Amino acid sequence: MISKKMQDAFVDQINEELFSSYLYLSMAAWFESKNFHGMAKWMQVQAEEEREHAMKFFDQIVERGGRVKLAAIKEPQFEWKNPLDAFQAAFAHEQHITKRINDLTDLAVKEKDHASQIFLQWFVKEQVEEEAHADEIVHKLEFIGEAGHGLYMIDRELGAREAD
Ligand code: OFO
Repeated sequence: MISKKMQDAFVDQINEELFSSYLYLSMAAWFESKNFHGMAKWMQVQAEEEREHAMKFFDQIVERGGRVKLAAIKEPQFEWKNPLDAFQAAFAHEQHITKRINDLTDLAVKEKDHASQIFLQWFVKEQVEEEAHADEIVHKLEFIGEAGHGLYMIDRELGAREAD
């Protein structure tokens, strides 16, 4: 059975993951409003992945005899200056999530909760990918700058993203 402390920390993480989903959906809406349909699609796929992350925590709590009490999800940002600004915000958010996953792992070690340590390893690895993807797009957008042709090309490229 999962400890109350670990359960509550995992429930908080469900909220973080659902907020991540909400944030990326808000970015998708912003990209749509600017006619960057490819980047909007990329963000929609990302939003869906974040919901899956939330469900992994949900399922884990339930499987270990815990109880999920959901809290309100805060309102995400609505406007960004340009595509680079949005992807920089996405990268910063992923760095924040990485810190949270590391803190959860530290807690699992402190609680001598081996099952949670193993469960969290998937997220430790996932965060390496999440940061790398966002960082790569930030670098491409920095390189492109204001160039319309480059923005058109990257929008097409990112629009090819499929759900994993
Ligand atoms: Fe973006 O990895 Fe979950 O939050």
